Amino acid sequence: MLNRIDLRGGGRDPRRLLPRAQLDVSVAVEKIRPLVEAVREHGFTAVRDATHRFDGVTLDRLRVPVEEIAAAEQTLDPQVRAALLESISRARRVHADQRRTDHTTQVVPGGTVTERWVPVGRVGLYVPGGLAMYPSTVVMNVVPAQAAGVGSLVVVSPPQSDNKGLPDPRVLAACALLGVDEVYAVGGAQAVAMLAYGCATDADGTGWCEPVDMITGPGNIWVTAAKRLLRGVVGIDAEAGPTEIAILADDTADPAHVAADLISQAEHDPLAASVLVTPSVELVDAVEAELARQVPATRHHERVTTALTGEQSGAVLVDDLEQGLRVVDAYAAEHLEIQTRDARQWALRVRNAGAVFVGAYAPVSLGDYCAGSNHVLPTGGCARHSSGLSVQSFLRGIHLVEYDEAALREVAPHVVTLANVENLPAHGQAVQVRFR
Ligand code: HSO
Ligand code: ZN
Repeated sequence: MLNRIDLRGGGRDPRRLLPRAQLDVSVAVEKIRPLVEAVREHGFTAVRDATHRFDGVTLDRLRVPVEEIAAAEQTLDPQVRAALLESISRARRVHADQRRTDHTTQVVPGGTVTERWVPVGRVGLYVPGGLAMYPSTVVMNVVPAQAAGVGSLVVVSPPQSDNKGLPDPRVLAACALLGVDEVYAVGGAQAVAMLAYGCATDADGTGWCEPVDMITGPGNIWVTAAKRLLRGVVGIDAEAGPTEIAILADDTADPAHVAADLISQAEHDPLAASVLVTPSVELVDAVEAELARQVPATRHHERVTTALTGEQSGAVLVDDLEQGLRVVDAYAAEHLEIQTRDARQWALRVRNAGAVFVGAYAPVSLGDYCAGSNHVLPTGGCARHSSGLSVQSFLRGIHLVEYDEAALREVAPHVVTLANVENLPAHGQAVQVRFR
């Protein structure tokens, strides 16, 4: 089922061998530009018209009444509620530990620089509706924002024609459990534009959505295009591509586990990537046998088959785990599992991965829901330069520069020299004027 890629003997570039699905967002950007402009100019009526056109729902107010959010929580299946609460509390524990403390460096006597960590003021979270509707993603976006101290948090999610024009009830319930009460039944590019520019939320102008400072959360190509277009007007998180799992394994790995984990992420998307990297030909054969058994039995077997047989997935044979480590580092997977002897030792040597899952009992799906770690992670090789969502994503470090007269006087000649070398004498003058 998996393409076999034989890298034994070295020589071939692993980055070229495991191609990644390319999504062309630039065409979509041009298509949604007029809609984004319309929302900026006309606000509510443009959002309402787009919602009518794309979601088939006519709304006369965009904000979800708080009673509806509470009602969604009350009607939530108790088992789902318990699982979400567990997910929230574990994520909160991990993210609380990520909080940074301000730090002051004394550069010279009388001269200090303090780094103050200040949360973003207002954040908008986009939550998709329909197929890719994940209450767990609400948790993974809201928890770090709240732990960072973001004071104002708003959720937007498309209205569902089968839910009285409200967003999916599980999204609303997750908001209730997290204490988010500002929710708008708006999706697509219009939702991103509304968050970026602010917008009246009903026809008579009594409701108003204040513009946000930053937008996070996954979305379809139109949402991604709107985020790309509005980057700069607002802060934007990374552009999420299809899910990826890489597994570095040796002959101690259980083929049934490896196969199940490859399938688990393939379930997300026909473009999802599942990659096994191993020196063991026997393991590859055994995993293939397991896939042949497990894939037909899984609910989304069509999607899974497309993903596993796609060119973005494969079984990569390497000479040994050393070469395997180089391959997984070059690939820089969103999720990397290490199923080897001394798994932790190998895991500690990994340089490029969104998150690393160590040993036999830490499957990616644990991290998707209940490990306490965040599941919003860099895809498409971005793990080479970026990290997943964290408290840090919602903080800005502001330098506080404090120098007294003596400390400035002491360094003044150097400032003047550097100002002159850059042909900016007024810069030097701004220091010298103080000592005349
Ligand atoms: N594996 C996905 C997250 C997710 N899984 C949500 C299930 N629900 C991307 O990390
Ligand atoms: Zn997942």
